Amino acid sequence: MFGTMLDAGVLRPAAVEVLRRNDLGTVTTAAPDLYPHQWSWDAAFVSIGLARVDVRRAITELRSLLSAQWSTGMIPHIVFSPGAGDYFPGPDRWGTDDVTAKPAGVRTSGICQPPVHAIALRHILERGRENGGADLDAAEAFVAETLDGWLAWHRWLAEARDPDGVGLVEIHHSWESGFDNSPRWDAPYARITPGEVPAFVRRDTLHVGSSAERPTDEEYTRYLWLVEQMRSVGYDDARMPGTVDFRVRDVFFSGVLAAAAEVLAGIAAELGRARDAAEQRAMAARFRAGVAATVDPVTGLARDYDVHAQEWIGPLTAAGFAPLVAGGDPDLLPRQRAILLGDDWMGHPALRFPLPPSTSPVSPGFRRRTYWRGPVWPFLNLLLGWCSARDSAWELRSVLRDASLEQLGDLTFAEYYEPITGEPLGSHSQAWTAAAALEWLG
Ligand code: 9WN
Repeated sequence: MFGTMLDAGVLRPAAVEVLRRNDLGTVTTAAPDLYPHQWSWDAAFVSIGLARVDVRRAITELRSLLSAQWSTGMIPHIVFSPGAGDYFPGPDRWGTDDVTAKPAGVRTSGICQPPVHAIALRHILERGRENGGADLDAAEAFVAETLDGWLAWHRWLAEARDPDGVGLVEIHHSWESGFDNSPRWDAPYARITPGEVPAFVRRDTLHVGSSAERPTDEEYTRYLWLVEQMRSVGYDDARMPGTVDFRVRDVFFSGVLAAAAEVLAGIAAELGRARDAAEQRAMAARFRAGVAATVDPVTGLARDYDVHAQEWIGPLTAAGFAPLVAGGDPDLLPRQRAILLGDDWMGHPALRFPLPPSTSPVSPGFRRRTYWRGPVWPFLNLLLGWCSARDSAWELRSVLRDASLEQLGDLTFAEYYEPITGEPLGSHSQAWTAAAALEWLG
């Protein structure tokens, strides 16, 4: 049995210490050995946790990330820290050094991740307002200084990744989803025959208890093949759709954009930027509708869409709850909450804690120990908790909070947890897990 009773007096300092140890000065590594650089959506969650401890350090985290924003508006999924530990694929493999859209002087990957940043910005503003004084001044100044950057990020997603206005963001690599090897991606990847991929040596499997917790070499070959394809067209947005073998409308990513655009609309309105606020509100409505339109009437879950195969994607994964993230729909949301709290998900009798596994335990694709194929991811529970509070879904929020705090009481701050035994898996001292603990403690 893993997991201990909550002792906030122990949990809080332990979480602060994890963030301190991952701190390189102006960026926080996603994890000390496995991920020794800054990741985009990790940085947003990290800044939510940091804002509970040090508002100005939280601001620095987002400022660093934004300084790597491409001139197109894209925020890259990895910002490499010079001199930090090895990670594969590193900047040479991404081959972005000569991409003119990338700011000079930083090395980044060439893809993106879900846009949770405006939600983090709102948290920073709230903490600044609670603390007052210098924190308030810094938070308000930061929001005013960076609003255009966050707006450009959302606009790029809406224009470059949804040019037809479907209300769904198209991704070109499963790393863009953040759910890297989820069963969501098995069918699209099965249809890909990788071309020539330069030889590679993985480093990720060196930093986990067992390589079974990570994606397979076959999956990595496909991941790297897509990098070769994107590189071959210099990461040019206009040429990507005609080049990449992986084109999927990602429903969870789209749900995040809907939520974030609504938040950014509120922030823009507070700054007196009425036109930008109206634009973000319209964007939120467009992506909310796009997400709602994917819901399978039988399962009640939202689905991704494979553009090449022109097919819906079936497996029952946590991404199916994208409408709960997007918010809005008064009929759909209560039904989704009932499913989430029900026996196929958080209410499954075998679970160690009532927390959503990344893949439903009743799904044939469920794998208890493998990454996005079953384990529970604490940062995702925090996001669902924030959405529940936003929508006054207090029952769901309270189950998520109590169970999360109990789970995190093991003090490993694991990347993910085995859902049945509660065993910590993947990297330990994962920064966004520590941040989630701090935010849950409030
Ligand atoms: C590739 C950093 C990231 C998370 C992703 C998670 C994992 C990377 C990897 O780690 O992905 O981006 O090497 O496996 O899947 O969600 O942002 O924590």
